[in-house]
Amino acid sequence: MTSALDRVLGARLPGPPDALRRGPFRSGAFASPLHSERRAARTGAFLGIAFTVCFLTGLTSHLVQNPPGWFMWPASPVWLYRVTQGTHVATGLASIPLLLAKLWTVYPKLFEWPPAQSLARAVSRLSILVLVGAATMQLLTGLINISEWYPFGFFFTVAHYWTGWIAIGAVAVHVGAKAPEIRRGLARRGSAAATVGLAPEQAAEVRHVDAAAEDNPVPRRAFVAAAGLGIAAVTLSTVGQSLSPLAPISLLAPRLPHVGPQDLPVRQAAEGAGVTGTAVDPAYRLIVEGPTPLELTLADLQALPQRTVRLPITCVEGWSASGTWTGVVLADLLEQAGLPRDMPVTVESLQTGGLYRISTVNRPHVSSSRTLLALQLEGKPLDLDHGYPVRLVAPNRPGVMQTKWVTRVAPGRGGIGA
Ligand SMILES: Nc1nc2c(c(=O)[nH]1)N[C@H]1C(S)=C(S)[C@@H](COP(=O)(O)O)O[C@H]1N2
Ligand SMILES: [Mo]
Repeated sequence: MTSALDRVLGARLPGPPDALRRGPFRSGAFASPLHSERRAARTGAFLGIAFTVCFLTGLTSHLVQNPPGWFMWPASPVWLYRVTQGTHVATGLASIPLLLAKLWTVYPKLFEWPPAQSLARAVSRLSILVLVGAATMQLLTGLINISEWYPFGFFFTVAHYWTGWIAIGAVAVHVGAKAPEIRRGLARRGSAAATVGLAPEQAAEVRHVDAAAEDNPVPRRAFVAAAGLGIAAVTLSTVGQSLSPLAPISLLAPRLPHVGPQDLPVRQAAEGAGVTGTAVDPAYRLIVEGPTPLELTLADLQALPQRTVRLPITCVEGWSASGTWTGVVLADLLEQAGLPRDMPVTVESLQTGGLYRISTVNRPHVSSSRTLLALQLEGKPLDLDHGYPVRLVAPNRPGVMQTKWVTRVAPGRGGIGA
């Protein structure tokens, strides 16, 4: 069956019509030694590493925000999510120039004739179509997302998540299908492994190209320098959004760590959330449901024992920044309301709409003495845009789950993190 198909696809296919033997289809159209198995495999290895790290850190972020029963995300170290999400966005951004470099090494293959010489080749070429499509989609939607432009509403997280699986699956198929080429491409130049599995005349050709490349390393160095510069430029102009020492050179970062009210960026302002009236209303109360329900004014909250902690806000969009927060330990309030100190609760905002008005605080976080209903930032009452009068701040937690303008705490699960 396979061999019959292979014959149809390969041997029986006539050569390209003369009309097609022009431009990129003429033989020898791509003379650069950089369109080589070696360059493709080496660039691919870097891209494969970047994709895998990006996928795993993205999966982590998804699990933290949609935790299945078996998944436990710790409350410490407090900086862990900051590192995983910063790495997710940084590897995703670095993958853009890397993917372009990789496509450049292999694009002459698009003009190969016949288009597929075997069933395995046909499947492999189709998988590349899926791979390039999914990778492009991930890098573009990710880029649009960190620029805080959501032309497709809530669809983003779902699409980005599922396309991530398609992309990593296509990477696995691609690596499997290309295993011999990859092994040869990564083998040391001139080594026996560099010609393994090749027909004698192909092996001779590889040795010839290897020798030529040794004679003239200039194109390879130019390629590596160009790709490296592209990656460095993208990384250095954005990574300061989570690595504050590099903030001054982060020309392309949408947010910078110390820019905003109280030296902290704002993701969703009070105006946009529609809380400018309710947040400053003297009728404001914090309700804590439980066997002994609490109904507290801001003055009541200020009169309770306070704790000060230094914790970052880490937006899923890639920026992060530390703040010094002062407020009431959440577990203390639960205890006062007659609830266990490790009871999972929902924290609800004054905001009436939007996706982030409710979040769940699960066990490791609810019982952490660093999880606060914060009243102050840097020793001053919270800015309205940072969640005045009360916001949730918990260690090692995505920004979307650090609910602002909190008005109700209740046992149970709901919203983000449920
Ligand atoms: N009620 C409410 N809380 C919210 C949000 C929101 O839209 N509504 N945005 C969240 C997001 S995405 C982030 S990153 C943090 C940012 O906090 P900051 O604006 O004080 O820096 O707030 C979170 N809390
Ligand atoms: Mo965010």
